[in-house]
Amino acid sequence: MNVWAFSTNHKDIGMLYFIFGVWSGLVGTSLSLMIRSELMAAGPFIMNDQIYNSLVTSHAFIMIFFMTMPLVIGGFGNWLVPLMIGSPDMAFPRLNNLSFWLLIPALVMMVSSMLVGGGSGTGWTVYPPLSLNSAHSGCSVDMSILSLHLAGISSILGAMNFIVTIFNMRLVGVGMDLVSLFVWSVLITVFLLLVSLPVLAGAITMLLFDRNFNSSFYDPVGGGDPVLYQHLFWFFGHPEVYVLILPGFGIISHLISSESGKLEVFGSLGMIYAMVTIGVLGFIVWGHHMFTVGMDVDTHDFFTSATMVIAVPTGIKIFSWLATLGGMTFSLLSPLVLWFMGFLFLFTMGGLTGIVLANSSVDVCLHDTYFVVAHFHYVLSMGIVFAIMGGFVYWFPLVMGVTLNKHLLISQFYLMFIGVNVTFFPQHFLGLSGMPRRYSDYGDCYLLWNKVSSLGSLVSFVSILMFFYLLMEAFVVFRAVEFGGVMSSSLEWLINKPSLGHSFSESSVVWV
Ligand code: HAS
Ligand code: CU
Repeated sequence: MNVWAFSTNHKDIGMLYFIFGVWSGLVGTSLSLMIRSELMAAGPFIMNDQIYNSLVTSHAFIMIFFMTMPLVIGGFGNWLVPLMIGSPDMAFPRLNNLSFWLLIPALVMMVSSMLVGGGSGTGWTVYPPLSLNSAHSGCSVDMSILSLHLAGISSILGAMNFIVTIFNMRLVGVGMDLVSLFVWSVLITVFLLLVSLPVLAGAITMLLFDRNFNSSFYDPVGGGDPVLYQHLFWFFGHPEVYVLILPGFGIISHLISSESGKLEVFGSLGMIYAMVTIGVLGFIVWGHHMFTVGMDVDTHDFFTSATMVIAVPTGIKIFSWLATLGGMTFSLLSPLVLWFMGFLFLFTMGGLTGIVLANSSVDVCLHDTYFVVAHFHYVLSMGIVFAIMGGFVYWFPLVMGVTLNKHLLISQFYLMFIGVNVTFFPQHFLGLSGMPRRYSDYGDCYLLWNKVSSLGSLVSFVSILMFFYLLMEAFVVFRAVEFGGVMSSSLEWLINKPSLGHSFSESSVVWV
C-alpha cells in the first residue's frame, strides 16, 4: 500500500484532493456531455426521462460535492492555508487525512446510486414527494442520502480543522489583520459549512426515516409537510452556493493583487467585511428558491429584499478588484489576466441574472426554467471554474516546480471562454421563452438554441482535453521554475509578504 495515501502532510493531502477533484470533474463533465447529447435534438433521443434525470442529479452532486469543494477547500485550502499563516501543517493532520478518505466511499455511493434501482431522478435538491417511496422505491435514493452523509461528515471535520488551524496555528506576529484574503475566504467558508451542513444532515436523515421507517416528516398523509423539507434543504442550499464561490473570491484576490503589481487588493479590510457580510446574509435568503410554494406576499417581500442586499457586498468586491486594476498595463495575452478578467466579467453577468431572479414576481414565471440554469452556470461554470483555472495556472509552478506553456494556456482560455458562453448564453433565451428544466425532451420551438448550446458544450470539452494535454506537456518538456530574487522557497515566500501571501507573479516565473 502506498504510504503517501496515508500521509498526514497537508501538501500530500492537498495533492490527493486535487487528483480526486480532477477525476470527479471528468466524471461530472462526462455526465454533462450525456445531458447535452440528449438535448441536441427534440424528441426522445438517447434515453428516457428517468435516466436523464438521474444523470442530471449525479452531474450536480458530483460537480458540487466531489469536484468544486475538494478542489477549492481540500486542494487549494490544504496547500495554501498552512503556508500563508506560517504553520508547519494543519492543526489535526490525521483528521485531515480522514476527511479526504471519507470522500472515496461517498463518491462510490454516489456513482453507484446511478446504476441501481432505476437511479435517483430527484435532482440535487432531493425534494419529497418525488424522493419518497411512492416515486423512488429502489435503494438508489438511500444511497445518494448516505453518500451525502459521508461527504457531509468529511466537510464538517475539514471545517473544524481549518477553523482551529487558522485561529491557533498562525506564526507569531501574524494577526488576523495580516492574514491573506484567501485564508479569510476559507475561514468564512468553513464557518458556513459548519452551520449549514448539520441542517442538511437532519433533513436527509428525516427523509431516510420517511422512506424506510414509516415516519411522515414530509408526508401529508401522516401529518407531515413536504414544504418543511424545502425550507431545511435551502437553509443549507443557499449558504452552500457561497461555500462554492467564496474561496474562488479569495483566489481571484491573490491573482489580481499579484498581476496588477499592487502590494494588496484595494480596500482589503473592506473585502474581508464584504465576505463576512455575504456569509451572514447568505443564511437569511433561502426563501428565494421557494417563491412558488405558496408563501404570503410579505414573506416574498422579505426574501426578495434580503436577497438583493447581497448585491451590495458583492458589488464592493467587484469594484474593489476593478480599482486594484487601475493604472495597470495589462495584456490580453497573459493567461492569469485572462482568467481573472473572464471571472470578473462572467461572474458579474451571473450575479446580475441572480438579481433578476430575486424579484419574486419575476421568479414565479422563471422558476424551474432554463433561465435559472443559465444563472447558476454563469456563477459556477464561469465564476468558480474560472477561479479554479486561474488559481491552478498561478500556483502550478510553485507546487510542481515546472511551468506551463504560455501559448497553449492562452489558446486554451479562449477556447473555453467561447465554449462556456456558447453553451450557457442561449439558455437565457430558452428560459425566457418558457423551457422548463429537468425534462429530457422539448417542443420544436426550442430546437435552435438547444443545438447551439450542445455544440458549445463540445467546444468546452475540447478545451478541457487541451488542458490535460497542457499538463502532460509541462511534465514531459519539464521547464524547471526559475524563481526570481527571494522567491526560492515557500518559507521565504511567506516571510517576504506575510500579509499577502502572494508575491508569486508572472514576473517571478520565467514563462516559455
Ligand atoms: Fe443564485 C438559484 C439569486 C449568487 C448558484 N443560484 C441558484 C441555483 C444555483 C445558484 C446553483 O433569487 C439553482 C439551485 C437549484 O438547483 O434550484 N444568486 C442569486 C443572487 C445572487 C446569487 C441574488 N447563485 C449565486 C452564486 C452561486 C449561485 C454566487 C454559486 C456560485 N439564485 C438566485 C435566485 C435563485 C438562484 C433567486 C432561484 C431561482 C429559482 O427560481 O429557482 C447574488 O449573490 C449575486 C450577487 C452578484 C452581483 C454581481 C456583482 C455586483 C455588482 C454590484 C451592482 C449590482 C447591482 C444590481 C446593484 C449582483 C456589480 C443591479 C441589478 C441589475 C439587473 C442591473
Ligand atoms: Cu440561493
